[in-house]
Amino acid sequence: MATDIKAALRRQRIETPSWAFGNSGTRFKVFAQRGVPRDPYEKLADAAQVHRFTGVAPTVALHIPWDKVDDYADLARHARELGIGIGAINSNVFQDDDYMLGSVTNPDPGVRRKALGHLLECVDIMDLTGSDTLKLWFSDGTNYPGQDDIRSRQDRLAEALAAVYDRLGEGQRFLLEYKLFEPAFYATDVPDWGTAYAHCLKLGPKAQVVVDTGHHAPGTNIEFIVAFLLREGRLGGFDFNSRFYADDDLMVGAADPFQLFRIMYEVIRGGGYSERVAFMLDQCHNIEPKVPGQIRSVMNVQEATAKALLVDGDALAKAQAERDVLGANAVFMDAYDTDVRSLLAELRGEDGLDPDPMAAYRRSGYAEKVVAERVGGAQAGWGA
Ligand code: PSV
Ligand code: MN
Repeated sequence: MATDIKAALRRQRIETPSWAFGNSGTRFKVFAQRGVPRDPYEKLADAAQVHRFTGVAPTVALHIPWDKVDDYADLARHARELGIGIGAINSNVFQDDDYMLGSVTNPDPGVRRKALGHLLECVDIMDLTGSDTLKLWFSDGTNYPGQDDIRSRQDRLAEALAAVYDRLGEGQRFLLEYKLFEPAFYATDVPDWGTAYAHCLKLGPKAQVVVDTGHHAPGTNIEFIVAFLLREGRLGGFDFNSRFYADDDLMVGAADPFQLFRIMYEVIRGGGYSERVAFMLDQCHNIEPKVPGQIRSVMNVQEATAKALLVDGDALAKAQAERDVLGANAVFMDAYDTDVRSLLAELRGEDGLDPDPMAAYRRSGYAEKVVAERVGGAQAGWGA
């Protein structure tokens, strides 16, 4: 049993986001930290530390244009030299003045063309870096009733998605992300999983939905969405983070570790525990140090996964067949209440890693080294 769980945990891959390593904050203030990367190369160096101490974070997602470089093949080479690879390419059609009234759903055909051009450029970057996943999130929507025609905006969205879909090469896919609101407050063009799913369904199997755990109304049963999308073969992956109120982007498993466990249970139950369901982090570390913030997040995902793997499937099926409501729930809770930290420490030890990644990182002196080295230049931040 423990051997099976360890084997499954060894197969897990968790992707870090390049933007987690830069300075970020709220609209009130960004607190700069010393030693923060100044370019995409330095962000990759930090991401490599997360992999070095956890052993399960071998890829980094890029965000374009935040990670714009002259030579993407060279950036991918640099990643390989650091022992990691390039993961999903995240498009950004939400920080240009032209997109004030939308990007691919903008009423102006010229703006729509520009936005589509960016999305296609992201596929070019996938070709150059060897990435197989494009992540699409649109801030598009309206603030006031009557501002634009809701239905026409869906037509424009469908047209752009079809053009991107047609451009995808062999083995490439796109993940469509939804978000309830923000920055549009009245009507968001991709507000929920149903809208994302419907667009993907029309296009074909290379179009899948990505579930950002911070993008739902309070109380939403996210694991239901996960179970549904997996059943339909359309769950492409996760943007993991925690929310207390809205899109807070706090560390995954910090606000509601039980929810994370329930999500991971449905992933495993639905057969989604494969490389194709991407476990990505989409977080910002505003007040905590960034590399350890990512290490902690990776460990939180691992702990939730280990607990979900511990659910006794036979006992659960028996209790469910006997209509034993409390018994079935107890099987779930037994797994969740198990302390898996020693199991994970043992696993790391067996794999030649330090059993305590947080302490090992602290001891490594990396944080002090980059503070000393990274002087001058502009630190990376959340912005283009
Ligand atoms: C939007 O809120 C989002 O979740 C998208 O994934 C963006 O790419 C990311 O945040 C930017 O941090
Ligand atoms: Mn996201």
